[in-house]
Amino acid sequence: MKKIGRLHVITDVVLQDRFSHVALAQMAVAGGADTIQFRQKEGSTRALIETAIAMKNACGDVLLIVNDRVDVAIAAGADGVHLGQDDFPIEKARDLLGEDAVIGGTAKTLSQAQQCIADGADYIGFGPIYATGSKADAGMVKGLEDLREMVNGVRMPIIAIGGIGIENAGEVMHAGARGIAVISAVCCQPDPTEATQRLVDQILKK
Ligand code: TZP
Ligand code: MG
Repeated sequence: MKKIGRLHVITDVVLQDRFSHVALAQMAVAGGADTIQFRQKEGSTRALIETAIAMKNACGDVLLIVNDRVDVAIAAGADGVHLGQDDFPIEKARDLLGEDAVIGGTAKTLSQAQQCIADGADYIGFGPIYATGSKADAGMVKGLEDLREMVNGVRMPIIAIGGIGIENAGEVMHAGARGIAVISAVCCQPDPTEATQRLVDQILKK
C-alpha cells in the first residue's frame, strides 16, 4: 500500500531566510511530519538536485516529494512529485517515475481532480482553504464547504493547503481532508520543530 502522508511540510527559503531547505526538512522530520515537500522555484538545476539529495538523506523514512520538477525528483531518488495544472503532465510523470512513486496533483475543481486521478495521481492538493500570503497566485479562497464537496466528490485522498495552521487544522481534518500541507505554519515559526509537533498533535486528534 502506498503511503500518503497527513502532514506535508513544504520547505521555503523565500518567506524566511533563517533556515535552509535541509535544515527545515530536519526540523520537520524531528517534529513528526510524515511528508516533506521540496519547493523551490528559482536556482540552477544542478543546485536543486544537490539540495534534493541532501534533503532525501535528512528525511530517512519520511517521504520526500519534489514540487514541479520531475527531473530533480529522479536525480535525487525522491519518493515522488507534486504537480500543478500547468506543470509536467501527471501521466508522463507516472511513466517516468513508475508505479511506486507518490504523485500529487493540484486541482481547483472536481473535474480537474477527476482528470488528475485518470492521469495517475495518488492524492489531490486542494486549496487555498483560507487566505494565504505564501503564494501570490493561489486563487480564490475555497473554504471548508468546497473542501467537503471535493472530499465527497472524489475517491482519492485530499491534502488541503492554504492558510492552514494550528488554529484551523482541526476543522480542516474534520471536514474530511486526508491531511494538510503547510508552509508558513512551520517554516515561519520561531521553532519549526515545535510547530510541527503541535500540528501533528492536532491532526492525529481527529
Ligand atoms: N498552494 C496553494 S496555497 C499555497 C500553495 C503552495 C501556499 C501555502 O502556504 P501557507 O503558508 O501554508 O498558507
Ligand atoms: Mg507547480
